[in-house]
Amino acid sequence: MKQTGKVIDLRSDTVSVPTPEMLQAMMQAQVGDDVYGEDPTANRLEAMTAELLGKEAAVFVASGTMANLVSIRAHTEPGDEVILDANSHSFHYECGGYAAVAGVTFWLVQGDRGIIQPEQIAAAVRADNVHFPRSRLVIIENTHNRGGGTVYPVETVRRIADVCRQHDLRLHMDGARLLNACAAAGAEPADYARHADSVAICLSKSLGCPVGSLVAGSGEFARRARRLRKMLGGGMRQVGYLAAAGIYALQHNVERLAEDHQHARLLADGIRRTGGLQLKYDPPETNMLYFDVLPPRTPADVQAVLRKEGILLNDASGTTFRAVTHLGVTRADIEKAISVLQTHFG
Ligand code: TLP
Repeated sequence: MKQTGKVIDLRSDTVSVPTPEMLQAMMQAQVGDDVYGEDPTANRLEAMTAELLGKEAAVFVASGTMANLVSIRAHTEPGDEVILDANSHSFHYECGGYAAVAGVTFWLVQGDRGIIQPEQIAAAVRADNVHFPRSRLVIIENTHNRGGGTVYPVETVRRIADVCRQHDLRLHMDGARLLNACAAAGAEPADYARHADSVAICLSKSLGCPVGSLVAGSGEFARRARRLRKMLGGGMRQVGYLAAAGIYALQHNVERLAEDHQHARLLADGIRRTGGLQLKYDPPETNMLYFDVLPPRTPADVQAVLRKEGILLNDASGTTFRAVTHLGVTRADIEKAISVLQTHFG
């Protein structure tokens, strides 16, 4: 493979690496043993996140997967049922942890690009009958990954919360990219979070941190989550070095998310002008876009061309590719990707 210059990595925003400034903040972190509650930087990140989301408390965890798992387990008992969209990350990409660790079942409803409606949730709630599992939790994903980076309207979340209250269900928001949703919707994180019993946000995606996620909720929820995190092996000692990256990201990398969204739209404009590729969801709402390769060209053709040009993309499934913009991708990178796609698939 002959390759000159920078690799343009559009596989995921998870591939972003810390900037020198973020590394500097990490090196200067004050740390202590976080299992003793003595890491001042982790404590500060948790307090900042709780405040950002308007919740009583937050807990720093290793990953988005752990954030969701801890939340599912905290809200349910084994045998309970969880209602969520059929394309949810928790269903597809979290190794079945909900079943293996939390012992719950999933009731899948078909959302529109991942967005589920309150009426669908009401219809999925189990009757009170000795044969049935107990419906206990709803998970919504905002933005929705497999839906194309889709944003929940705040009003839909409010109406979902109403349904949850009526049926004594808890509401968890997988907000791995909640701050992208806020940038796109012009909403504050707390506008969404106030309707959910727990909210997970990821630092290691579009915010550019090397590691980390947080879950926020009531004080009681956070106590349960902290104990579950320890049970899962996620008590992380001098974790302040990582928390410092999170603090830096919340202070410096949130405003720039709109730029990633612009880049995704720019790439979509370029793909729209090709004959051989077709956007699956058009236009992209946030920092990800999906597109299909039209016959006679094949996914293998696309991968071969891109690899040669130093552009990395994930194939989502079949003929579909996903491209994700993030702070490691510049406008010039997007322009190069467009020119390569137009040259080979125009
Ligand atoms: N998503 C990753 C892959 O796992 C697919 C990606 O590249 O997009 N919730 C949502 C909505 C996510 O997109 C992800 C990661 C997670 C949770 C899990 O986060 P991590 O990877 O930190 O466990």
